[in-house]
Amino acid sequence: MSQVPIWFERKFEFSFPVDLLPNLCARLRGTPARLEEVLRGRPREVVIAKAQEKWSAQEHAGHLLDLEPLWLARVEDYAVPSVQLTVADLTNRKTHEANHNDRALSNILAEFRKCRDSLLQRVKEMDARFFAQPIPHPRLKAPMRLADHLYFVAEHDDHHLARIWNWLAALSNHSPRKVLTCNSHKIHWEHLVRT
Ligand code: NI
Repeated sequence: MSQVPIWFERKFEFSFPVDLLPNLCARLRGTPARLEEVLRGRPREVVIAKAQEKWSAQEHAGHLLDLEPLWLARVEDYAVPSVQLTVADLTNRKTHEANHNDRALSNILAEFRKCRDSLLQRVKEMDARFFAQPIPHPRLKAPMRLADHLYFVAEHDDHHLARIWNWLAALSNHSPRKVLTCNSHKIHWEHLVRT
């Protein structure tokens, strides 16, 4: 399976058609369901399995939850309006320190669904004139309209969903012997034998 591109190396063209906003909101509203579909019903050992320092599937889900306050803060930036969008922590410290693997997956999924509902509710309440007003993104330096910000969030959702799919596929495709010898996917097979 092909590699998921590195997020920080992604180039964006911010030209999202504002009249396609309802479609974009439908995509954002669907992320909790897609996340639940890929993770629910899998053995806990699989969901929390890590390859070296890489995140487990559950940690990717926790990361999506961790970023919801940032996405909401950036939506609020349009209402102020701010001179620059709220800065992200590029080290993802919140996710690295959250110990998402120690949590119940159902709590992470429920919280993510709740936060995403709140985000979309806030967008629904926004005055239409905010959707076309650009504010510079702190890392990309590019001016982004609210529509572009929401497109960016949807792309970030898909990035982590793709990472989860690829990792879970790698786990299920590897025989125990291969798992133990494959450097890029080194995990402890004894935690996976019940899958
Ligand atoms: Ni991310």
